[in-house]
Amino acid sequence: MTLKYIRFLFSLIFLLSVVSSAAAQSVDDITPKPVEVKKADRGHVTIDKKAQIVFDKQFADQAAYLKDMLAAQTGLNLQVVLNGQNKGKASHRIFLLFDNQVINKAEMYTMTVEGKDVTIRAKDTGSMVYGIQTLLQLFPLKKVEEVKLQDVEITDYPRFAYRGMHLDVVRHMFPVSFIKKYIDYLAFHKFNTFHWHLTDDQGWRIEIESYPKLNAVGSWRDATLIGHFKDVPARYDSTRYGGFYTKNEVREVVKYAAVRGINIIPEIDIPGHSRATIAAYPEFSTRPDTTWNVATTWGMYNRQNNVLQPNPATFKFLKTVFHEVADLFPSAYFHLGGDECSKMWWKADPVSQKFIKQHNLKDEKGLQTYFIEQVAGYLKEKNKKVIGWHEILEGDLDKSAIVMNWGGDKEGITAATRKHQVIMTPGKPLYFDHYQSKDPNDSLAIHGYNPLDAVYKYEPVPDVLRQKKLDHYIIGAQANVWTEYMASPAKVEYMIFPRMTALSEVLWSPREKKDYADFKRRLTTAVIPRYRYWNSSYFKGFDTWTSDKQQ
Ligand code: TNX
Repeated sequence: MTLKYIRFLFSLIFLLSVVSSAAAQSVDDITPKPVEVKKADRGHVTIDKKAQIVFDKQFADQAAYLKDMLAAQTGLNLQVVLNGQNKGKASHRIFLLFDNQVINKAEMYTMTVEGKDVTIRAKDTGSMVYGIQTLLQLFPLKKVEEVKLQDVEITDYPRFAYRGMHLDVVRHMFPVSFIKKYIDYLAFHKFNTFHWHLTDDQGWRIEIESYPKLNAVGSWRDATLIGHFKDVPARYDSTRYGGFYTKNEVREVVKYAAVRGINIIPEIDIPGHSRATIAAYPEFSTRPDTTWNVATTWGMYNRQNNVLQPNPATFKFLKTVFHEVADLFPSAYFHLGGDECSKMWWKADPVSQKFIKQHNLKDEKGLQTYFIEQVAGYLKEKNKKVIGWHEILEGDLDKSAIVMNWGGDKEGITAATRKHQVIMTPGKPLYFDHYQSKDPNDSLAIHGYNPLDAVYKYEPVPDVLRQKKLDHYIIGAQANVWTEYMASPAKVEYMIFPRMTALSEVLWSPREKKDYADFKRRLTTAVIPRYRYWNSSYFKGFDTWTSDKQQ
């Protein structure tokens, strides 16, 4: 190698390190895949620090959001200006425009990169946020002086109206900062719903003023199971564990989510999974004379008494508490649980039996429906509609209730045939608390095996419903994240990534555009760098552990 050549190499390296104009990320990498991308190879729009974000008044919060996200990602700190008040100084602009003509579908946005400007059009918060997510994906994940965005025209809208992620904050609780991060993950992936599972046997996680013992007693457990709940003998630590989100924290989270187009559906799980409630108020249990503890173990179904007794004090409690929680959440929907309500405790309880007779209920299943209907009535007074786990269909229920089906296609078909709207959240493959590998050294999970490809290939609409023209009853799907074996945010991230990314494409992208090989390509080139940018954990072995190979 000549000295001259070495000098040349050095100067090249030097040049590369100072040149900070970066090529944009490819539009081919956008995830979830958009409906339509028209590339024009004519030109590009340069965004540098002199460019402005110009917004219609409906999108002031989203303009600030884009500004912050872009500055954090690229170092480009753009000025934000209300449309009509722009001074005409900027050479390039990013317009966030309200448009209900071009935008003629629910949750639709368009994005054009052309001439001197980038223009995102939308008619509501959510779809403007989706446009912003798409745009942010075109910028590199590093500090730059300017970015050249290639001319393009994108038209995009979701396949399903309900696109959710659930998080159980009971079995383990996570700080508000992580709840916000989780909401950011949802927003990036163009989900629109965060299902916040706030109460269960192992704790009550939201501040309630009318029944303070829910927090003083019900939010705390004396110990936590170590290892798997099937281990014999069961082992426990001896650490008091718990806490709850204050009303101010809840309001803060709701506001944070709203800016990002995410609706929060709270869940207060009744009439089973109520061990924390009866620990605080034994008078609502079928054994009022008993001192209950907040559960310290997992897998409560049937094993321990955790149901509410149908008595006047219980119904007064339910009405008061559901009203109190309803007031905190703007969501039109409220989740009242209804799952895994063991009937044996009601069978053994004379008060419950007398209640069943007096109210002409058929049996304990009828009593379960009675509870659901009562609470649905309380929620109606607050203008809320009800979502419940599919067991709410055990009796005959008002059609306005949305069924969240954690069973398989069969239960989904039953619910749709009974003319209920259905959210599909089948254990297989949408329980992200199940294993994603068969590696015996993999970190602990509940059981099951839901590898990435199974999530990607999941089809929410069963063929039978399509044939019977009942497919419109399936309004979407959701992954559930039960946190028995997730004691930290890092473990939650490890369990959701990359499966959540796969689900986002199931829910957003047109069915005919799905392509697993291309998805994995984008995952590797564009999305995993995002996880790293977020400092998030993720499961790296997704390509090894598939449902195709019999491992
Ligand atoms: C069943 S699915 C539950 C949860 C558990 C989960 C574990 C459902 C509605 N209830 O209480 O955490 O299994 O996978």
